[in-house]
Amino acid sequence: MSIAPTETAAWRALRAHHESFAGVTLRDLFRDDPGRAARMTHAVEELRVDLSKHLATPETMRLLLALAEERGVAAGFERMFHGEILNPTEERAVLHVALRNRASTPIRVEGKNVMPQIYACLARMRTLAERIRSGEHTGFGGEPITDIVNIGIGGSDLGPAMVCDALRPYWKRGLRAHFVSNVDGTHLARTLEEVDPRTTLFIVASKTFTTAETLTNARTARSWLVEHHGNELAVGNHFVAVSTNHDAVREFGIDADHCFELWDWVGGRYSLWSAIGLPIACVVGMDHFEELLAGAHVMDQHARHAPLEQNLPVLSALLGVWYANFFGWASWAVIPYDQSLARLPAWLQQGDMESNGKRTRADGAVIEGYDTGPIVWGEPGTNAQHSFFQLLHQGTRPVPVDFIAPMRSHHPLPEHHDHLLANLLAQAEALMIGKTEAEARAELEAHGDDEATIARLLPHKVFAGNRPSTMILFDSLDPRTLGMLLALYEHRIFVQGLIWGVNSFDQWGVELGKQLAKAILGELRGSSSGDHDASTAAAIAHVRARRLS
Ligand code: G6Q
Repeated sequence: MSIAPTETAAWRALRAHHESFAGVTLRDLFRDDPGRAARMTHAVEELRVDLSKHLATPETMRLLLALAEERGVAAGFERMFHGEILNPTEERAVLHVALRNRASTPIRVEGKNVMPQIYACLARMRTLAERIRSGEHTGFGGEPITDIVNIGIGGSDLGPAMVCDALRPYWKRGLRAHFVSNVDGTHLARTLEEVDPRTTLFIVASKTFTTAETLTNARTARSWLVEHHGNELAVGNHFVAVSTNHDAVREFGIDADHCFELWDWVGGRYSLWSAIGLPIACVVGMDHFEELLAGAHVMDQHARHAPLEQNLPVLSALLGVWYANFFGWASWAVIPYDQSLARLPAWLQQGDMESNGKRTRADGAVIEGYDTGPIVWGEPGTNAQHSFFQLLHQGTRPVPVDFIAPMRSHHPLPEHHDHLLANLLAQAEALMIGKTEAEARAELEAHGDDEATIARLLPHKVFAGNRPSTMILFDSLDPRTLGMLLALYEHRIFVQGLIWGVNSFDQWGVELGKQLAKAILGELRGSSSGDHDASTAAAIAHVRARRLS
């Protein structure tokens, strides 16, 4: 059995170091160290990541890097790239890095090079995307396709939905992507209202092809389509699938020519780089999809080869561990100052929380004495400033923040981007330096307030500051940069998983949900009965009574 991170020498040293950290302020760290900002800012191509606003001294970084060494982070990357079983509970390799391997080097699973099948799949994706974009692939009545509706959930939805939204400026005119995930009929119904059965292509995206939500949505979409065309054969023109489960796809009525392959060494939440990315390839074109892969590949190479002290995913992961485990801060906010990245927090929330939200180590030991994955959340700025930033500035629980922004907008309306970036910079600075009582008093005095008013308002106008953030800046949100950014976060998750000793690639909590709903569905329909606690039993009875009446 492996040892817990808490048993390492580095962890013990970090604990002691944390105790001596009380009273350290970012203001002081910057004042005493003129080289700090430059030294703690790193870049991979145009992705500039400033880590200097973190509560870390050179000694903190030295100890955190020692922790990474002790937990075998560099070796962990090698194991990943060599196709070793990093997901022991499902006995699977973890090779999303192979999907974006642009170097033509072989990557093997159980001795077999997987690159040829990946290239073959990419070639098939290109063919379909180009046929759709050129109008060669038509609907049943011969009209060109105008709308792609992806039906999938979780990992088969969040990644492609987020990337499609992020890359909207690259969409082909006259071709739109939609995403239906929720089994709540409203989601599908609203989408079907927007599309035309003559010109819509449905992509049923499900790794297992057994997920109830996706199959329910897919069946309803199929009936809608067949009803319109009055002919079952229309399914051939209007449905494709992405899955590992070819038999189930065939049973659904989609033939092998229209089924895109996926492999069990691609985790759902890491799958946007595979054929799960088909809606992306259709709307932005395969060349742009391959640029996305190329960007991720750049970050893969960086993660694997850059020395730990310059390695962005490693440094970012270590600082997250520092806050989660030594300061006891449970959450992490990700705030893109870019409306196109509105879905990034949701994608990352799944990626991180499903990967590292674990209470058992990979070797089966129950975790005690340290926390694992943080609660990840966020919304785009500046909107977020007008909602939850109050808590970030003055709440009792500090929340480390990632600020993310492009220097140029795809929509350069006069004034807008300057406002956006000014807000981003101001927020990060304000969180860090806060406002002292003396500064707050000076402001109130300058405002002309009398002493009684000052005394009443002063405590509310003080900001403790010392709240850390990462700032990620890049020139413009293009496919390559987006690929780098997403891969940076994926590898951060991996590194934290290695530190905490968890299997970041299984998701038994998700599987539980799938099982439970299946059992209760039968009870709601009266076809089975189950043994429940009194609250659940009463709720089931209530639903049955009210739904029937
Ligand atoms: C991701 C999870 C989960 C999964 C969905 C959909 O890593 O396993 O979010 O992607 O439950 O599963 P299918 O693709 O099999 O329908």
